[in-house]
Amino acid sequence: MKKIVAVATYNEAENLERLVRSILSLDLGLDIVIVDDNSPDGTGDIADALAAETGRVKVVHRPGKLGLGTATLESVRFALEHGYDILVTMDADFSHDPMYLPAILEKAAGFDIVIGSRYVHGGGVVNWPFSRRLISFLVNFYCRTVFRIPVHDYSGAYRAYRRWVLEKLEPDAFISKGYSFQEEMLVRCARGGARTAEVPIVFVDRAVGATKANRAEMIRSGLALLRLGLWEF
Ligand SMILES: Nc1nc2c(ncn2[C@@H]2O[C@H](COP(=O)(O)OP(=O)(O)O)[C@@H](O)[C@H]2O)c(=O)[nH]1
Ligand SMILES: [Mg+2]
Repeated sequence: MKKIVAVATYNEAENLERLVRSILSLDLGLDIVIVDDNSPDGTGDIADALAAETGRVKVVHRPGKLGLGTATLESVRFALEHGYDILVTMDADFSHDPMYLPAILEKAAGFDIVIGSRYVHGGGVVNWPFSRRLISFLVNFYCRTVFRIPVHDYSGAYRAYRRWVLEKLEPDAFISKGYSFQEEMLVRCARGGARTAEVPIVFVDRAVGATKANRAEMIRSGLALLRLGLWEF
């Protein structure tokens, strides 16, 4: 089984090297693909240096900030083109602790999508402001009500996907470019017959660097979810 971890980066110079070393040190046979959007802080150069040094890291450079959703689709394309059986996606800022990778991969032996979940027993959120918790609660309440997939954390981006699920996707059909991509991806995969499972994770807000979630992105994503729930699915 060929497995790859995808990390989308925008201004993660303070996090990326430590993250990559931490993933590789687990010795799980994982390759890594970094999708960087020409980060002004030089994250792309750090990624290139890690690629040259380790031989396990690949880098996709995009010309500018095109959103986490399209970056994830880019990693899907990469994984399919290069013959990977499992794709794991995770954030670069250590909110998704690499220590959960073994549990997520183990679960992926029996399920098509495995979600590192904050909202199952044993999971949780640390250091998030009340506003983020509230938005996340509302989004997940809405998704559970409307989409009815047996999942508690629709928004989590720490996931493993099996190859066949990715092969079935139609990347051009996605309406989400940014944060609502996670929910849209899950719904599209589940509609295609993917069996889901959750593994508890404790999500700790980033210690260094800044979030890319801003009000405009929240509103765009909220509208995309309404459109998906009310018209598309
Ligand atoms: N390539 C790329 N990565 C992005 C973009 N927006 C966010 N990311 C990455 O997506 C991950 C999650 O973003 P983050 O700002 O931590 O969001 P938060 O955890 O919801 O506050 C991080 O690894 C970011 O660097 C983007 O437009 N392009
Ligand atoms: Mg984050």
